[in-house]
Amino acid sequence: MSRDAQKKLAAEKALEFVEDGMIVGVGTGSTVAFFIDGLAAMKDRIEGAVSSSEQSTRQLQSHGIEVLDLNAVGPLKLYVDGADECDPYNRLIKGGGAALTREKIIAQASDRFVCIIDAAKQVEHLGAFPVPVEVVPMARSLVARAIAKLDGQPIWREGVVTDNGNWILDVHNWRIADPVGLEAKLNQIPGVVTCGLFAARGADEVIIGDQIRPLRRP
Ligand code: ABF
Repeated sequence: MSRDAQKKLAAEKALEFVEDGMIVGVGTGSTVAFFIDGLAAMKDRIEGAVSSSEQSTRQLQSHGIEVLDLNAVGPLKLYVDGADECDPYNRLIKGGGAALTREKIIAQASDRFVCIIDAAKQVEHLGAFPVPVEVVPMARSLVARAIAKLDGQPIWREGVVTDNGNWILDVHNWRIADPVGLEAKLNQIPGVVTCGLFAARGADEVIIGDQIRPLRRP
């Protein structure tokens, strides 16, 4: 099965978690784009969505789905989003689409985070995909030096400005033995807005194709 077919299958399976009257947290990326298309078919049964990016907002609104302010409607029952990597414990690397900050906010605000991926995203250990780190522009070099001291190789994603007006460093060649610990270390560096390790709060369920995998603790 092609990767797009797997993404579409996972996105359609995630629709089973959507209940009547829900306000659905919606992530970003090509897999989520299939989910939004599916949501459109049931838009009269939901109250609206909270979006993690301008990109998803445009797609939601193009389908006539109301996009709501998290401050006005949180906490949410359900958040559906993709990922760049997923380990056996539903810990993720996210942010390839530069939407990691709002994604992590909505994931934190949601009772249930359902991650939809194709099989190629599954890894034993996180880190083959460079870890995105959103930084305040003035702190780009400061954060890069701090990451180098943590044995990471930070590369500025030049030309990319996030929806929040920040920049992205992608950290390559990290052997991540302790995703939760590294996430905490990154969060403590002044100038870091969000890191793309979703380990302290990973996904509650991961849908790979048409298989739903519940959370397992290490
Ligand atoms: C988004 O999903 C991002 O965090 C991540 O980069 C992306 C994966 O994109 P795709 O579904 O297109 O593979 O949530």
